[in-house]
Amino acid sequence: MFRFTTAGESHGRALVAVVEGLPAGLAVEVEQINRELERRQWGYGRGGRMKIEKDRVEILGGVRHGLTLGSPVALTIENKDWANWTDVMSAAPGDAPEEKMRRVRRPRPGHADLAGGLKYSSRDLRDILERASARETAARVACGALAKQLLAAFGCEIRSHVAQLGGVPGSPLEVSWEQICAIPDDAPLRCADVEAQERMVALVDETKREGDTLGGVFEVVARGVVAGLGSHASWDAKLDGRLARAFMSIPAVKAVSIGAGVEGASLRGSQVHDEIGYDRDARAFTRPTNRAGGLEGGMTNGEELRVRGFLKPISTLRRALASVDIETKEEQRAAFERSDVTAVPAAGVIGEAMMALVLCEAMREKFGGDSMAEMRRNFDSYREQLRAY
Ligand code: EPS
Repeated sequence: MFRFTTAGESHGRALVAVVEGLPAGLAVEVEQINRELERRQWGYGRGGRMKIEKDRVEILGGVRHGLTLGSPVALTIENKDWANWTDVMSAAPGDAPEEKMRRVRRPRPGHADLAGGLKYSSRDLRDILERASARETAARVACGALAKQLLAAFGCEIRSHVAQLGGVPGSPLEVSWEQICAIPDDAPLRCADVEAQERMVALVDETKREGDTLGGVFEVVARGVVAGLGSHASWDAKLDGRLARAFMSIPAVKAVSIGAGVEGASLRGSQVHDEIGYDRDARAFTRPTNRAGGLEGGMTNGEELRVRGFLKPISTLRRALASVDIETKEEQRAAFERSDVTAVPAAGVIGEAMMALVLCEAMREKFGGDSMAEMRRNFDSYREQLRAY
């Protein structure tokens, strides 16, 4: 079974992750993981924290001389900011003086603070926010980078772009795979439309001045996905449902749309469904359009996978919203220390990681194998089956 888990608090010592179920013999490139971590940190509108962190992964187990062993892969990413939080976040029992605890008592509307405080009966909301922080996604991106390395070995590649930010442009951008590939690494908001991106940057500046925050829409696209991952047979095997769950688990994502999912709801069937053709030379079915976003009946159909995530604006606002002190029950402004104005490009990179992890799980399910060689034999034989169909 392929699975992964993460642990660690935002200002704790480190983030850790364990990835289980990779086959033995997968070549692991550590610098590729670091590149993904760097991409996640990028993006106009991030706050002061990203100047402190320089995320790098260390592999603690499961890899020997650059190849996976088939055992769990253990990873860690240091929190550089820990140096400033050792008293506040110490794991040791003790009674640090009150002023060193940096207790949080004024929950932020939209964050996990209040619901978590109620649920875990915590009188210091830092107990909740430290783990609810999007810092955790650095660990997911490291796991996703491993998944991407497995997928790449089977010809599958994943990218993302920012389709809309704070309502700019008026509707999410529709862009081709080639346009996404052409986005330079240093594009401030990983947007394929330079003019729209300039307007987005100006909007981030204006919103920052006003002490407010922005959400937006990112799109993740996978190319080279084999047809037949997932299944129509049971509700929890459907890959669209599994992708939606994975995307919805990304902090601040409030909606997910597959292909032309949202737009399609107001069109007619004849305007939405992708007609089927056949290329006799290539011995493959063809589609002139891909409004299904690569998924039909809960299975991949061989077309590009296209999934969009819709983010609400970040819930830590400098111009704080009304809240209540959980001790005095008096009206107070919500807590504010520092924050990002927006993190939509970062969410796109996290979306890539989540898509890679879901696809990796589906590939492991379908092709199994304890070693890469065994998995490849199974994969190649299935590809033959598709060609002969
Ligand atoms: C976050 C708040 C900010 C972000 C953080 C997510 O951190 P801090 O509270 O230290 O200023 O920078 O994101 C990250 C640290 C990261 O690596 O993405 C939050 O409250 O979710």
